[in-house]
Amino acid sequence: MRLSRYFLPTMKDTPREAEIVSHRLMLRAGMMQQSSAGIYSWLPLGFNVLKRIEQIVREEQNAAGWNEALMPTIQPADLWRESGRYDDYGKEMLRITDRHERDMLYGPTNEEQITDIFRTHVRSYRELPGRLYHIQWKFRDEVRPRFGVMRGREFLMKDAYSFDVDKEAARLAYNRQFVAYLRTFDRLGLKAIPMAADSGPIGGDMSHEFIILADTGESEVFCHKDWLTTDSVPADVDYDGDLQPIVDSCLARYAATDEKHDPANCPVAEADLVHTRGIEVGHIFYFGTKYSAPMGAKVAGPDGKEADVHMGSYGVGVSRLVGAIIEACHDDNGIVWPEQVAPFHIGLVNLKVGDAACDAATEDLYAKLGRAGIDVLMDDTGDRPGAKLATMDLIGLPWQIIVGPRGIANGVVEVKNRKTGEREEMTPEAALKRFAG
Ligand code: 5CA
Repeated sequence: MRLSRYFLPTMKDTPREAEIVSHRLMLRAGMMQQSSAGIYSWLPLGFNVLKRIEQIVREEQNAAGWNEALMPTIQPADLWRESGRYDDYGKEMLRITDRHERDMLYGPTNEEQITDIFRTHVRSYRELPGRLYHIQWKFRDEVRPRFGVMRGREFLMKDAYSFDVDKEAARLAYNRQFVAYLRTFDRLGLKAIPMAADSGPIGGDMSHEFIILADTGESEVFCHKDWLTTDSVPADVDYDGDLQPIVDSCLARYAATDEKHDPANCPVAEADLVHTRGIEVGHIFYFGTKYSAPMGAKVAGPDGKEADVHMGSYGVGVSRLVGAIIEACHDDNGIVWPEQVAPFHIGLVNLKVGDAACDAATEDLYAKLGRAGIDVLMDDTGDRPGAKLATMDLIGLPWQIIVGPRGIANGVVEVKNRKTGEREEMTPEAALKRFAG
């Protein structure tokens, strides 16, 4: 992509309304723009990152055995009257009336909608387990939308659902999602810690939040210091195998949110306990028959007797993750994207557009890197060199290749690692070989 043709409205000044670093950097890097409180337009750079995160979440859901579907954003109120949540959900739910005076709502979550799909089509235990997910915009009329996309009113969520014949089978689905979450956050370059949690308006008696540690997080959390140095789950985890040991080894290591932490009964010695703040990036629930019973989602068992199915739901805050990753990955100069989610792999900077040698070297590298399938953002604008370098640092691409008149006169370009700040001079051919093999 040529920067001269890319819509990237960066800002030099720090926007005053932004209280935390990820919100400031998303605005300054031209990733998004507020439409109204807690509702944002995603501009090309932000949308690019959002899609990459979404894709990693999707791949891990598929690997764990879930089928992707897409449910609507607008749901009929009658479904929520069946579960009893239409009245319970309160002011967070955006209620709408259509032209025929029918009550509708903008979905804050989809337990009712998915239960309706399931009860329409599934009759027998033989058709279980049921495992569906979607990645869709949600609306919650939060009292205090804040911190940009971290607590929005409109936000993108991955929500998965499971239907099983009994609690034991539902536990297997829960474990699959538990492990899929460990894998997903690993791949995103985050250390997310599963913590026992309250289930709130979703309900149920078993629930874990996945929390990344960050000083700016909304939740106060406590965990054993071993959590700071644990290994990740291998990529080739066998979802059909026994996942209980992986789950058990996580749960054996203490971690709890403020609501669940009881200092008097904490099993961890004071010296080993980390007390900090965190951002909830995922939340999983087992809630048994809370929705299936009132909504009549039953299957016939082997003995022909009908029983309510056991359900769970599993959410990831996809749009929240954009902010959460920035909270975890930035420095004084701007964002430092982990390679897996970076909007472009390389920022190719022509420091002196109009200089024949610089132009030729930059265009040549751009064409060849592009042919090798590498995502490159080439700064071909007439901005000052200092401004160009500051913009590249701000938007945080993992690598920069800097082409300047002095270097080119000596046959070299500069390759800079955004994260470490290390710079290396090399010929354009060597730079090409480094990235395109
Ligand atoms: N139905 C269940 C699981 S599918 C559910 O809705 N769970 S939730 O309420 O915990 O939301 C799931 C995830 O969405 C949260 O872990 C959080 O990462 C994200 N999320 C929730 N509210 C917001 C919000 N206002 N802004 C951005 N992300 C949010």
